[in-house]
Amino acid sequence: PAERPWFHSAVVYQIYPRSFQDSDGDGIGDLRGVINRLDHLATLGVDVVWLSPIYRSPQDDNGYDISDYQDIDPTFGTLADFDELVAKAHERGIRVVMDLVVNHTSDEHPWFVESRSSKDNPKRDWYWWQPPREGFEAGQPGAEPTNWHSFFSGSTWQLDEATGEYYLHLFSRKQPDLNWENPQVRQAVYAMMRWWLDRGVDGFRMDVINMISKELPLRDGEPIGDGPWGDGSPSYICGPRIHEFLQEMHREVFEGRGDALLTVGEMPAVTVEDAVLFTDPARHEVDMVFQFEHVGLDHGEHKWDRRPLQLVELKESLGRWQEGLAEVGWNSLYWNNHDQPRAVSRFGDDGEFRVESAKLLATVLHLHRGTPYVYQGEELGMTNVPFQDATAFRDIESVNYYEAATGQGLLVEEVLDALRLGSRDNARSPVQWDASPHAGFTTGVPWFPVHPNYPTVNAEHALADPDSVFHHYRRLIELRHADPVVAEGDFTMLLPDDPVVYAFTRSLEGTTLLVVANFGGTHHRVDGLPDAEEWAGAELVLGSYPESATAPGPTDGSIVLRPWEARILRRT
Ligand code: ISL
Repeated sequence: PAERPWFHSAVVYQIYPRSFQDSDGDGIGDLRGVINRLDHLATLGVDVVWLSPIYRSPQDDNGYDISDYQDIDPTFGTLADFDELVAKAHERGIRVVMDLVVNHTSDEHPWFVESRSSKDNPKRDWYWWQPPREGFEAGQPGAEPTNWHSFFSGSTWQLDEATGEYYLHLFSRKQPDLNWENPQVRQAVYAMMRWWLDRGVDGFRMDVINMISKELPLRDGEPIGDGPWGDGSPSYICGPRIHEFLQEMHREVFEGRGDALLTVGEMPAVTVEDAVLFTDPARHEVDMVFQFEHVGLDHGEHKWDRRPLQLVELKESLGRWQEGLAEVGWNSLYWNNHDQPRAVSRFGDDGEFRVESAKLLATVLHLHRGTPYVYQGEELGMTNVPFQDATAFRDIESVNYYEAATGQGLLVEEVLDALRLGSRDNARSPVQWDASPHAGFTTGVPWFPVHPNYPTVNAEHALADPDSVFHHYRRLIELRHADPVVAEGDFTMLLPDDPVVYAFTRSLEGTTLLVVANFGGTHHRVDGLPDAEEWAGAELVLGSYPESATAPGPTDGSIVLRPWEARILRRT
């Protein structure tokens, strides 16, 4: 088709407002801080900003627990600040996308306060209430209506003493799940979404949106290990009405508003087959989804059981997603977000080759077909946090896991090591702006300590250095904007069995780009590349090493890559 959607050539930047920029010295990032840093984003060249939640919230899960969908949390500012942010972003040609968290609310949301007040409250059915399991007394171990394990440890069910019933919470007990079976719930959500669009926002990133349809009746899942809990996910991942709900949402919220909006559904455990359905434009559900396969490849039995990434598996996975969405639908592309450890520490080398490997990861990702997402600090090559001890963690998932795991008798040092590798807090240390105290993030005491490497890893430094990670991201974004082969070209994976080299081509109308990347810390000859001799002399579009240092291709028709080197080559 001649008309390609604008987001094919767009790059999205994710802001986790709490850790982005503080403007009032309370140690917590805020909207005015974002406004003050818009030029950083404009220089980087991104097209869209996605703001993690800024709504009124008790902050049990840093804003993913919302108590008022139509107000800004005072920690972050006011609706007037928000309007100013949208206006100033738009002046710079940057769209603003909100985080939409509607699988659950806060337990302090007035809807839930009403719902829990009595069994016959008109909003009782807005959430999932169930009596104790048959034959059990309320509160007795095993009385939970199902055996489901919460994402944040323990049961997904919380007893409410007032009525003697349990409510469902897939996440924290302060995040009760909304009952999407109830049409009033759905209409209330749609009305709220329209209110934000009318206010000028450009779309939504939809939190765990593939969990809103639950299969009835709710039933026990397969036991997890030898503990008391089971895996409830078959009952709530892409449940029976999920497509119906998203199509209804599209009709009620997006229809008639044009093609300039962006919708991306966060969908843990989504398969390629499902994703084709979710993102087929003809079905009017969402523009793209966040899938989780590639960020699960270094997990063992569960996320706290880590193993090293196998490059062959990464290529198999990402390659299958490229292929699966080649004809119909669209991919989103990401290494990082506020829930993931820093990619340079996880998949690259955050020591000697921090800069090189950060650029390599960026090159590989941004040259895939799909819409790339950059998470704040990624463009600076920010690294995982050196956590000293258990008191260093802030995230509810980490804190709860520490308690649950040590409570079950796991050794403290083992639990800490797992948290150091896997904690979401790795992504949540403040953005490092300059070498001044607290990295320029705040004039007060930061809510989360600044990473000790900020004197060298910071934005001021990066902007002044033409060979920085930042300028590499900027060039990659520029390339996507300028060259249709990056946005639209066909993707072909090469050398799938090579354990060190990630190689693929992108082709469009007689132009082919080759991307070759060395996922290792030593020089490496690329063997077995089709047309190797022609590629050895091809034009270098962009490399992860400073261009001046780029050695010409050797004459024997092979490409030798330096440690963590990635190259983009072009033939026409
Ligand atoms: O991060 C995870 C595991 O470490 C995921 O299971 C994560 O909880 C899941 O991807 C859902 O994430 C989203 O919803 C959560 C919130 O805590 C996350 O920050 C958000 O991205 C509940 O709203």
